[in-house]
This record gives sequence, structure tokens and C-alpha cells, in this order.
Amino acid sequence: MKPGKSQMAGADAPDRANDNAKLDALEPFRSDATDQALRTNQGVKVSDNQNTLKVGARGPSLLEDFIMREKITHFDHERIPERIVHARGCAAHGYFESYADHSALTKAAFLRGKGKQTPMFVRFSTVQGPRGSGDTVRDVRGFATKFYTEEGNFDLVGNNMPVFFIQDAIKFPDFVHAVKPEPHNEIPTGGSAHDTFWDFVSLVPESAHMVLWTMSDRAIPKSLRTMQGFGIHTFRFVNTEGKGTFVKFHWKPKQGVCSLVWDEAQKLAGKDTDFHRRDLWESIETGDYPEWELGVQIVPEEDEHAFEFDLLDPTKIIPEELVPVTPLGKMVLNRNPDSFFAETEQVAFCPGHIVPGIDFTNDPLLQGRLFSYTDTQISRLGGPNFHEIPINRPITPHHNGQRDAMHRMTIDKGRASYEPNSIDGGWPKETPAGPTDGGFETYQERVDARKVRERSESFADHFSQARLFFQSLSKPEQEHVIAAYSFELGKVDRLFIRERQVNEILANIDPELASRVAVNLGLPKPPAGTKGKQSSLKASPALSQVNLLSGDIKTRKVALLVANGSDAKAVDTLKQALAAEGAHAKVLGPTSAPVTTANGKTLLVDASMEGLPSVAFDAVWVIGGDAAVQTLLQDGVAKHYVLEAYKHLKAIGACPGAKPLVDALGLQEDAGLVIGDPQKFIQAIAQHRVWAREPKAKAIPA
Ligand code: HDE
Repeated sequence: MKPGKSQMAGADAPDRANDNAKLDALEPFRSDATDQALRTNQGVKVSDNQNTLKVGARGPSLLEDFIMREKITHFDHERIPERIVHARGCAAHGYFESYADHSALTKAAFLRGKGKQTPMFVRFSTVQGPRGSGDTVRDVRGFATKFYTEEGNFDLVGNNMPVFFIQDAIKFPDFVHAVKPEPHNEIPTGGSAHDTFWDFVSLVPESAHMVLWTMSDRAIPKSLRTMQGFGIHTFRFVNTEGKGTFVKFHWKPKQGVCSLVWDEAQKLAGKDTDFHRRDLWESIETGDYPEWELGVQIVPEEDEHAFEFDLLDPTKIIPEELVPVTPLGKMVLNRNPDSFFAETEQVAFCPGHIVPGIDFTNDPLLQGRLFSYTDTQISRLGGPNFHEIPINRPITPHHNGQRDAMHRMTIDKGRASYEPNSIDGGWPKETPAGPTDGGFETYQERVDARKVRERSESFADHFSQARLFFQSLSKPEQEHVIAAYSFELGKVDRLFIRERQVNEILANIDPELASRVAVNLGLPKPPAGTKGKQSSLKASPALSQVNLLSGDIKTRKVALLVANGSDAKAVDTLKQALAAEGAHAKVLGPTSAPVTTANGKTLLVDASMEGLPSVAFDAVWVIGGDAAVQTLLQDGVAKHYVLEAYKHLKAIGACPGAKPLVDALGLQEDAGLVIGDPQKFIQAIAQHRVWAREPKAKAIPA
């Protein structure tokens, strides 16, 4: 379940075989069938796993065949209900390492010590679609992390966007019913471009900010490795002296933050439904362990009311320009699960899983979540003992008086399942709260008010931060937002819903956004918005992805296009130049068959161009060689390959000898289309996209 010590000790070239052996010893529940006999669940060795017991070779099957019945019965029950939301996901093991002793902030043991490591399991997900839906749909991504700390499990169950659609948990079933596929025909799968979603959000202005995030490039991440993660709610740290501090959690990817372009995302949903999970899996297998830095925005309790928004309102961020993110440590994902079902599917996160040193606030969305997650596991995982499933077990011992129920796995010794007791010596006993290593003690916040069903006045501003977000985006990012609203609302059948979203929501966010979307939908000019509250910041540069690139090309994937007659030396040169920067090149031919190079040698290819389309890569380079270029010029797939990479604003390189192909496609050199200059090509890849090309690229057929 958790990485063994050796694996946690560092991400550098681990001795995998050795690590696995140690892990097996640590985790006896991980089953390895090597050298083992095939047996029934009762331990009986099986002599024939091919044939049912019958009366004669052609006769009827016998009910007494307990081997066949056990096997089929188990099979009949293999599926469990998928998650109500976040059903599609993938996960990895790793560790967290604290940068320093943070005990002035929190008494949580996993944050008290420089270099202290804690095993982790992390599950990424989409929200709307079922388990088998595509990875690259426009959606929020779940970013659920479990820290197996020595004081118990801490789950930070966040998303890749820093705010949420609603302010109060009681609205969650309404929101989810609206965004899920429509009830009569179960369409659409995986997306929000349909009437019920836009009906709801156009009637609920508190959703304006989050909907803007989902219409931004953040909703189509390039990779799970290039997403930020956010705890969203304001939480509380409690230090060794019992002092509380408000915190907002942030995960910042070392790989930088970047996204797909919309056409690419849509094509990938068909060409590689598993694009994101494959990328995560392969990165870990290759040793390109993804890393994120965990940080917090720290707000002293005295400053609770110092902001122009309410810290308890989950539709608001604290702009990083007002409160910077203080780094606490890093997370490294370095091991893939052995069993998707046993680990990724059965893992049960809950925002209520906290440890001493961390506490909640009164955010009404968070408060509802504290109830919902445990409750849902009871039906999804079949009872209240889901904490005994290996992936969910804390690494600490856990003894208490809870007994029995479905699927109990622990065999409790002793007679007393109650407390206090004198029969078992009073064990297990409470631990008094303390500065460190104490029992959990809730932060003693003073609350003095009437019981009401009310929304705080301080939650009433729904547009100022949506506006701040839109105005903080670069021009291309803004264009994508306009295009996304136009696309989604264009799929809404009821015209009054389109109009309401534009006139009552977008017009209050930004006049240009509203009028451009109105034009695209053929709607009348929207009214002037009510403006409402303005953010005191003009822009928050920390919100734009163009400011969040890693600056290098590590782990980027580059396609080298070859054919018979390609220049073998150019292949080697490119491969070496890219490898030196930590990128990965794949050689692609017209088919999967090896090609013969210009000097008559056999060159193996990694795949055909159809097998690994350009959408699967960050950049493309066309290798020179007269005969090869002539072949590629006759090959529609090859030409489409380069054109599509151009359309998707990717770096494209070509050997001087391959320029005729670039010319024949009518493409001109630009900051990202380079002839014969690998270094310039590498710089272009580091920029992620050639944004200046976007207006021109629109003319390329999709
Ligand atoms: Fe969730 N959410 N949620 N959610 N959520 C679930 O729990 C819920 C919310 C998030 O990889 C469910 O185990 C309510 C915000 C993630 O296993 C369920 C409310 C955020 C995951 C549930 C919210 C999230 C879930 C479904 C409003 C970001 C996937 C299965 C009060 C901070 C965890 C499950 C995984 C999953 C309820 C709102 C993130 C039904 C009631 C806000 C990442 O319990």
C-alpha cells in the first residue's frame, strides 16, 4: 500500500527489484502468485481450470461443481458501484517530504522536521463522467491526496481549480444532478455542454466564478502532472502552543502548468481515451517521477475579516499577490499501483480525515463534505469497515470499541469492546491532548449566534473575482474562454437559457466576454452589467498559465517522422539533443515496420504515425533525406501530422532537406516552426505553445 522506506528515501534511480522485495515484506496483503499453485478460495488445489464437471464430455453440467460455481459466483459480483462524482480516476503512490520544521505553524507530526518523509497515495479524477469516460473532456479534475502519517491519515481532498460552484453543501445534489448526463437519455458523457447544467448555473450566480474556471484552459489540462491542486476551503493549522492560523492549501507542479487546446482535447478523447492516465503511468514507469510543492497561504486569526471577501466563502480565492504561498514540502509520485481495483477504486478519501495540528473552519461547503464522504463509502464499499481495506488503513495501529458489521477483517482479541472497562485493564485508553503526540483536540473556536438558515451577507459578491480571473488571463487564454462559452452554450437547446447566461451572468463579469459570446450565439447585444463590487486588484498574474511554465522541456514527448531514405545521422543528433534536456523522442514511420535509412541501415520505428498521432506529442520534427521526404509528401497521414501539430500551436522542426514538405503544406517559419536548428526547436518546446500563430492556425482544417 505505502512505499517502503527504501523507496521513500529518494527519487534517484531506485533499485526497483530490491524495493519490491522490501515492499512485499512490509505489506503481506500484496499477493504475488509466482511459483504458487492455482487453488480455490478455500485453499483446494485445482487440477482442471478449463472444463466444467459434466456427465460425459457432451452431457449436462453438474451443480455439484463447486469449483466452477465458486469462480462464476465471484465473477458475478466483481463490480461495485462507481463513485457518484469523480468516478473516472487514476492514482499513484509516493511520498511527502517536509522542507523544514513547521511546528511554529502546526503541530502535525508530518510537518515537524526537515526531510521528514510520509507515504502518500494520490488519486486524480474527472467529475462528471462515468468510470469508462474519456480523460480529456472539459471538466474539473479531482486532486485527492492521502498522507499516511504516524498520527493517522490526513486526506487533503482538493481539485485543480481553487474555487467551487456553490457556497453551501445543501446545494450539492442539485448541482450534481444538473451537471450529470440528462436523465432521459444519459447524454452527454463527460461534459457540461447541455441544458440542465447551463439552466442551473445561469440561475445560480454564485457559480459564476467557478464556471469561468471550467471554461478556461484549466479544464483541459495537458497532463495530470501539469495541474495545480487546491484545498479550496480555508482550513486551520494549530501549533504546539494551541495557536490557530487560517491556511489555504496549494499544490504547485514542478512540471509547470499547461493545457491542451480544445481541438486537441476533443480528438484525444477518441484517439486515446486514456491519455492522462497513460501519461501518469508511463512517467512513473520511466522514472520521470512527477513532483508538486505543497504550500499554504497563511492568514493570522486576527486578519479573518481583513479581506474584501469572506475567507469562509469557497467561491473566493485569496489572490497570491495579497498573501503569497509559503512552501512546506514536496510530494513525489514514484510507484504505480499493482491493482487498479484494490487500490485506485477502493481508496476512500474524506476531508474529515485530519490529524492533530489541522482543523476545519465553518465554510458551509466543507462542513457538509465532512458528512458526505464517509456516508457514500458505506454504500459504495459495502459497509462501515472500509477503513480495513489495505489502501485505506492507517500505518498506525488503531484500536477502539467499534466491532462487527459487514466485511470485518480484524480479529479483535479481548472481552471489552467498551470504554471505560476494567476487564481488559482499561485498554485501549484515551490520550490527553498535548503540544505534540497528544490525542486529537478540536480547536476551541468561540461560536455565539442564533440557529438560522441564512447565507451570510459577506457571501453576496459573485462577480468581482470572476472578473479578476478573466482580466488576469493572457489574450489567448481569454480567447479560449470566449470560445468555450460559445461552444457550450451553442449546444444548449433552450434559447432562454443561453440568453440568461449571457445577460445575467457574463454581462456582470465582463462586457467584452458577454458581447463576444452573444455575437457567436446570434443573441442581441447584452445589457450593461450591474458591475457590483470591484476587486481592489486589477490583475493577479499568478492566475495565468503563461506565467506558470517550468522553463525546461523535461519529460516532453517529441515525434521524429521518418520513412525509407531518412537521414540516420539526423535521427541520432535529434535524439541526443532532446535526451540531454530530459525530453523523450519517438521515431515514427508510415507503418510500424522498420525503415531503411539513406545509408542502407535498418532503423526500427517506435510506432506508425497513425498509431501515435500528433495529439499524443508536444512537438514534431521531420527528418531529412530526399527519398524519405518524397514518400512523406505522398502520405496524407504524414502531411496531416505536421499540419495538425501546426494547428495545435506546437513546436515543429525540420531538417533542411525536409523543408520541401513544410513548403508544400504552405507553412511559414515562425517562433516555433524552425528549419535545421535543434536548439531553437528546444526553446520553442519550452514555451509550450506558439500563441502568436493562433490566428493563422485557425485556417488549418481540423
Ligand atoms: Fe466531493 N465528493 N463533494 N468535492 N470530491 C466525492 O466522495 C461532495 C467537493 C472531491 O478520488 C464523493 O468518495 C459534497 C469540493 C474529490 O475518491 C462524495 C460536496 C471538492 C473527490 C462527494 C463536494 C471536492 C470527491 C463521491 C459539497 C474540492 C474524489 C465519491 C458539499 C475541494 C475523491 C466519494 C476520490 C468525491 C461529496 C464538493 C473534491 C459524493 C457533498 C468543494 C477530489 O462523497
